[in-house]
Amino acid sequence: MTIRTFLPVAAGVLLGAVGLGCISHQETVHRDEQRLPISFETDTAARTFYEAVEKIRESSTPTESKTEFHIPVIFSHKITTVNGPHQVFNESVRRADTNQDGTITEKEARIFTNNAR
Ligand SMILES: [Ca+2]
Repeated sequence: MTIRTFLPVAAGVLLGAVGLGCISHQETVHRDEQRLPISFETDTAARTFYEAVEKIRESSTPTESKTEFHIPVIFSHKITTVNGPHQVFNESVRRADTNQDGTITEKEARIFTNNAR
């Protein structure tokens, strides 16, 4: 294909795409999970744990992931996934309850707090 034939074809394709309009799809998906059931050995263990979880929430930016796919001018597809608040809590429970018995002891809460980030 010579440049003389290529340019009109390319211009036609471009005009056709512009005439049809760019197909654009943008979606935001909010993903959350059930809060894990957990009990606490004492009120002190609960308070220590929740204070650490709040500290983690305040210092962390919301988890977000993006998936994008583009064919310039013709097609654009973007999905943004935002994680819900229970994810921080559940991750904290998994980290704090080191022996996975469903109860956070004062010792586990203290260790979790000292390592919370
Ligand atoms: Ca435990």
